[in-house]
Amino acid sequence: MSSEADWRVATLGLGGNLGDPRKAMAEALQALDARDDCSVTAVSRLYRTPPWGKTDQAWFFNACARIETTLEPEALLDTCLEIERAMKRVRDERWGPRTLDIDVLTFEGVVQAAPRLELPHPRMTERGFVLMPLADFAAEMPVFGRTIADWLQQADVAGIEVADAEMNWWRTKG
Ligand code: PH2
Ligand code: MG
Ligand code: MG
Repeated sequence: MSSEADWRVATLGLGGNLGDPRKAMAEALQALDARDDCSVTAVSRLYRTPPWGKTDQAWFFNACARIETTLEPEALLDTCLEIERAMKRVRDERWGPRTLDIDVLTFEGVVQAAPRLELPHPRMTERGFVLMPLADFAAEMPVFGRTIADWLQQADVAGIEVADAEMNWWRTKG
């Protein structure tokens, strides 16, 4: 690989509500950071969040991360799905319980409506469980014409709690 490789910033949303989501999220971030083509450069605090969309399921753990990567957006998505599979995620119902979900939220310089990967993530600005962690390190980042802090101000964040205020929670054993 060329040392001139083009590194671009992406942000990810992580969540889970089955098994040990904190451990799955920590292992996922460590796995990404261990790759030559990805570097984890910021991670939010860890949050506990009430289930959104389908409400008759367990509360989630959620967090967001900033990475730098030489991967193209689709290859980053494939990498995230591969990590989800390695953490034994079983995909069943939409918005239902999951051990680990990794969503690509934004990718530097990319706005696309591709069916497999829409960027920025089309529902990220409606979701407190995404905006609140993302604002920990990207409050001033513009998405769809407004900053994350701005979107967060009008988001429903009822019930969301900080589960671990240590921003390196993902490097330690939980
Ligand atoms: N993910 C979903 C559906 N609902 N609710 C919370 N609180 N956190 C999530 O990560 C989440 C959700 C589908 O990906
Ligand atoms: Mg998701
Ligand atoms: Mg997903």
